[in-house]
Amino acid sequence: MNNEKQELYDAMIAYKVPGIQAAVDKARKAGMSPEEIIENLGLGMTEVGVLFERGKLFLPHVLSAAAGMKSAMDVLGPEMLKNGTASAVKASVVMGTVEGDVHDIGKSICSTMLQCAGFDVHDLGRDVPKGDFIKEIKGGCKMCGMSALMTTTMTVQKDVIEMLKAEGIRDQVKVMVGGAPVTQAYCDKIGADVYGESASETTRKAKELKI
Ligand code: B12
Repeated sequence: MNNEKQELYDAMIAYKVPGIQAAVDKARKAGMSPEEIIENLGLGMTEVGVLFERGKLFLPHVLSAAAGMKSAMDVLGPEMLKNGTASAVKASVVMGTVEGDVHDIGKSICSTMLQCAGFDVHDLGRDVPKGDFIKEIKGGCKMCGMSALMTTTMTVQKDVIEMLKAEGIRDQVKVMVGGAPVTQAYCDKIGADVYGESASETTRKAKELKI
């Protein structure tokens, strides 16, 4: 890791919003791209999760790190869109964190990166009722991305796929699934089309889909 990357990661683990903002400013001045900055903050956020699980950090620390991530996204998201190299608008994608789940940091990173790649992203936010994904697909979205961060909510991804089958519209949409507990094996098991481990992998795979 070069200096700026390490500083972004370290600032995230130190979970203080001003420290995260300062590291972001420094990285921008050093010429790092918004995409790269977000990826490195994301790595730090994942480590915050690990430290939380080990009891080394507590909920207020996680909330503070999440607030720092959000403040960075507020600045870098519009910048990424402005600099977006995407020309033609690709397919419409509905994105959301599934019902019962409020974790939206990773999903929002994916949405922003997809937008930058030229997709027309309809981000429904978090705790999205199952039927809202279906409505968007009936309204013309050709791709559907569902995020789930808990073992208790990842089953909702499967429920939505079953609802699509029941409605007879499963073939009209490519379903992408992601979130920390989700794996390629789970994606295959529930019959989703794409598993994305990270925002960059998601964007690459979305671009490769034949729609
Ligand atoms: C931050 C965080 C929170 C924040 C969320 C803030 C926010 N606005 O998102 C707060 C503090 C609010 C929170 C709350 C809770 N949390 Co929490 N949280 C986390 C934590 C520490 C980090 C998650 C994160 O942001 N990671 C960083 C991002 C960048 O990574 P990511 O989300 O994985 O996203 C990447 C990829 O997965 C992928 N991706 C993500 N989405 C998608 C979607 C698609 C379509 C694709 C293709 C790819 C993709 O790309 C992303 C970018 O690279 C995790 C720990 C962990 N190991 O994940 C726990 C964790 C997820 N939380 C957990 C729990 C239990 C909770 C609570 C229930 C706690 C409580 N008792 O109240 C509540 C949930 C309430 C609810 N109903 O949802 C557990 C879940 C356990 C389980 N059952 O599986 C975890 C694992 C921690 C733990 N070990 O206990 N949490």
